[in-house]
Amino acid sequence: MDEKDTIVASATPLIPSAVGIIRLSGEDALQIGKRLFSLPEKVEERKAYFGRIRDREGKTIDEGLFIYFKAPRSFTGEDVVEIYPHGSVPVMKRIIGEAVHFGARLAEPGEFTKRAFLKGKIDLTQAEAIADLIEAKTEKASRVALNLLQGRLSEKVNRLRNSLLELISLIEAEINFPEDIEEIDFEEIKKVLKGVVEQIGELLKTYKKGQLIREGIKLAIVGRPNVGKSSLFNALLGYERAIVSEVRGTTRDFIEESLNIGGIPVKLLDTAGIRETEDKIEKLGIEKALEKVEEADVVLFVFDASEGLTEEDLKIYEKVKDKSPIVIGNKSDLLDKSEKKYYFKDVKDVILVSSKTLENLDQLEEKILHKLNLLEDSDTDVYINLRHYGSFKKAKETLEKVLKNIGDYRDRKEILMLEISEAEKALEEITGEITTEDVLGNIFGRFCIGK
Ligand SMILES: Nc1nc2c(ncn2[C@@H]2O[C@H](COP(=O)(O)OP(=O)(O)OP(=O)(O)O)[C@@H](O)[C@H]2O)c(=O)[nH]1
Ligand SMILES: [Mg+2]
Repeated sequence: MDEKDTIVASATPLIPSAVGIIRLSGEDALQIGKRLFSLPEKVEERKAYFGRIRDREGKTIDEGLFIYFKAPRSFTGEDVVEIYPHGSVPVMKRIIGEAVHFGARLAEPGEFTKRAFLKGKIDLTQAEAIADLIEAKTEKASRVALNLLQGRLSEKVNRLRNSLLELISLIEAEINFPEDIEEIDFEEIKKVLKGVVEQIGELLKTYKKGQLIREGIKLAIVGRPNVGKSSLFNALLGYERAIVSEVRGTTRDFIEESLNIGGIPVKLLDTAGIRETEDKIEKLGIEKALEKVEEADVVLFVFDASEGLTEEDLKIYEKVKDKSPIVIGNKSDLLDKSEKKYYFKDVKDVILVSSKTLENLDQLEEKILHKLNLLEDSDTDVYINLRHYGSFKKAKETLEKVLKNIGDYRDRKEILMLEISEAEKALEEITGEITTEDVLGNIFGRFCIGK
């Protein structure tokens, strides 16, 4: 990728729509824009012009709007031109083709954002946040991405870095001017390092939850035949997706559908009822059901509360016990609650629901979120991703090593300084103060073209 080229791409998907956006970024953006669009001699920045979009022969392709964002006051920090034709696929393609004819190059995925990063308009956590925001499947995921985009993680990282940098300069001063400077208080160093380690620990804890919010959770419904798994599946989905019948063994293959529970993207799986059977196809379905249990973040184990617990239920429960499933007594509408039939062995918090009347389904959803610790959060929460996790972990481990042997550094202050710098550098990787082509390739390769 040559950073000097002027790049062009559609910023909107190429599907028929009212308006499309074509974006150019780079030194020649305005000059190319002028050839594409009928404009006055002097083009003002950040002003919308209405006019004709023309091809190389001056023939009109479409009419639309034109805006010029002069460097550095643009998304990429370079000269940017945006043209808004009608969102017609052939029109958009033709304009892009003409822009290339006039000297632009087709942008690679994420290249606009990469340029914004390289020009210092955004840091790496913010660039990642743009991809997260675009890909967000729920409102909650978009809110979490927005927090990163607004620099909430960068602020935290920079605060931690500053604490370390202050220590480094203090130690350095003492090394260089031992006569003029008071001897460093090692207790103070310990205190600062401990504080940093603690805060990094808190951030590390946010990784798992962040992953669930971004990527979603997998729920598998299991149980013996006819307890109402498919009915529960449909009830949670809100429509009749799976076949329900009083015949045991109705569901043969697993069914997977997406929904959203409390802002978390969910993949919900209905599986074949588990039982001893000679039926070849049903057997295969049962094997698959057990595989799905392994993959699930939460297992919903269903039994028929109106019949009470059976030997068959217990056998299946033994198979899935390790996943600490949520135990659901279904068909509560048929239950005489005074009979306490829904007592389930050693499981204390059986939840009674009715897939027919939808009784208690809200509580079930809440229980699922609670189980994954997804209930409590605030609008400003920051959740780190895997890349941040790696760097934070490296910083934390380095500092913990220093803390463990802090006494040994009294006569080796240079080493102490180096070790603290190493941790500080790990933190720099997060915001992208230090990067490699590999890291950039990974991050920007995730983007769609035009972003
Ligand atoms: N009254 C009542 N009936 C229910 C409820 N849930 C399911 N049923 C009935 O129970 C029967 C079995 O329901 P399904 O959802 O097909 O059961 P399943 O567990 O998916 O069964 P398999 O696919 O065979 O393993 C059907 O006749 C449903 O109408 C409920 O909450 N209340
Ligand atoms: Mg079923």
